[in-house]
Parts: sequence; structure tokens; C-alpha cells
Amino acid sequence: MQQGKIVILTGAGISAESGLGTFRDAGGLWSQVRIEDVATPEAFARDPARVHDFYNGRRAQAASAEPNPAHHALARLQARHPGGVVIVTQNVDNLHERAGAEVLHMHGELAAALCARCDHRWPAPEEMGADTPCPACGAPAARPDVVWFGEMPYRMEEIAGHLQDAALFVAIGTSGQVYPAAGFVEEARLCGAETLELNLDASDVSRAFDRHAVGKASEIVPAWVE
Ligand code: BV8
Repeated sequence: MQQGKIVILTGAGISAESGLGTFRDAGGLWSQVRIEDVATPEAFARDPARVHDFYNGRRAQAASAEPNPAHHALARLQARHPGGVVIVTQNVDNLHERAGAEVLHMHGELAAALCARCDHRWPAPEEMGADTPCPACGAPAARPDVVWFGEMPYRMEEIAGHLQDAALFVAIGTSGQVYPAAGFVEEARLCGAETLELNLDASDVSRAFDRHAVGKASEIVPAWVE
């Protein structure tokens, strides 16, 4: 593998100025709805219609949002260093891609559907419901292709490989409260990477970073990139 990569982890804070609410800030999504009611496999088994309603709403919101200067700056950075910048996002919106970046979605994507019966994936329709059929096996078992609490995040081996090759690890707009993503800074440090946090305020894992820049993503990310 190539040495000396920049590995970037993004969270909800990078999309906040695109109008998508964060989870744990005051008034955030998890203060409006309970995780146990909408973002666990148990919630989906108990009340799939409620869970679909929640994600149908977020899918519509994400589709009408636009990438902001922070997404565009990361896409420029990636274009300047082909193969040298890996962006891992916890976000389920597609604003990085729409800014022109290539990104690893460790918590899945609102724009995709997953069959709970046969694991087939396909582009999500605007609205899904408890009876939406899977195009592959026909079972009425469509679910949002997002990683819920208690489920294994996607592409973990690939991400671990990138962290091992990282010369610099940067976390942007994430509160450091959800694992395993919150542990990436330690993994990268142990592999010798420098670490930088770009966030509106201190996160739960701020102390693990060598350097910090505090402010809005739309200002501090372009300033760091240029
Ligand atoms: C797993 C998809 C292992 C869905 C999400 C104790 C009890 C129970 C469980 C656990 C436990 N301890 C650890 C766990 C595991 C659990 C976990 O970490 N829980 C926490 C809450 C304690 N983790 C899991 O369950 C994970 N899976 O561990 O699997 C396993 C092993 C074997 C077998 C099976 C499994 C899976 C976690 C994935 C959950 N899914 N998302 C959806 O989106 O609907 S997570 C959820 O949090 C979000 O979706 C997001 O992806 C993630 C992280 O949030 P952030 O992005 O950081 O957002 P947040 O609001 O918190 O922070 C925003 C930050 O931005 C703030 O710091 C703010 O200051 C800043 N900001 C705001 N505005 C701006 C800004 N910064 C810059 N500019 C701005 N303008």
C-alpha cells in the first residue's frame, strides 16, 4: 500500500451549514427522536413503518441540501493528490459525492435500500414502506441501507488499512461519541500519524489530537486545505 496518506473522517458537523441538523448538538436529531425508536434493528423489527417514516423524511431533506464550501474544499484536496487522500464519512447524506469527492460511507447511505432478507442493495425510492419489495428476491423486506446502533459499520478492514498508512489523520465535525469511528484517532496515532481536529467546539476525544482548529467547517476546512 501507498505510504503517507491523508485520512479524513467527517461527521454531521460538515453538513450542518448545508442545513442538515447534527445529532447531539442542542436541538439535534437525537433530542427530537429516541435512537431506540428509529435507529436500531430492534426498532425496525417492532415498527418498520415508523422507521421508514423517519428515514423517508431525512432522505428528502438530504436530497434538497447542497454541498457547502467544506465539502468542495475536500474534493479539491483529493483531486490535487490522486490516491493520497482518503475520506471516510459517518454521514449518510451524499454531499461529499455531489461536491465531486470519492468517499467511504462507513454508516451507509440514505440514497440506498438494503434487503433485510437477501442483502441485495439498490437505489432507494423516494419513499419506502413496510411493504416495499426487494427487486431481487421479492420479499417485502426493504430497509434503509444505514448502519444502526448495534450493527457492524461498513468497510472496517479497508479503513484500518488506510489508518495504518496515514501520515496525517484529520477529523472534521464529529463529536467523538460513537464508536468505532471515535477510536480512529488513537489507531492512527499508534501507527505514527499526526492528528488534527477541525470542529466547532471540543469533542469527547479532543485530547487525543496533536493539533486543533476551532470554527465553522465552511471556514476552517477551506483555510486548512488552501
Ligand atoms: C458497533 C447511521 C460493533 C444512522 C449512526 C454502550 C451502549 C450501547 C452501545 C455502545 C456502547 N458503547 C459503545 C457502543 C457502540 C455504539 C456506540 O458507539 N454507542 C455510543 C452512542 C455509546 N456503536 C455502535 O453500535 C456501532 N456499531 O459498535 O458495532 C459490533 C460488533 C460485533 C457485532 C455487532 C456490532 C454502530 C454505530 C453506528 C450508528 N449509526 N448513523 C443514521 O444516521 O440515522 S451513528 C450517528 O452518530 C450519526 O448518524 C453519525 O453517523 C454518528 C456520529 O455523530 P457525529 O457525526 O459525530 O454527529 P454529532 O451530532 O454527534 O456531532 C456533531 C459535531 O459537529 C459536534 O462536535 C459539533 O460541535 C460539530 N459541529 C456542529 N456544527 C458544526 C460543527 N463542526 C464544524 N462546523 C459546523 N458548522
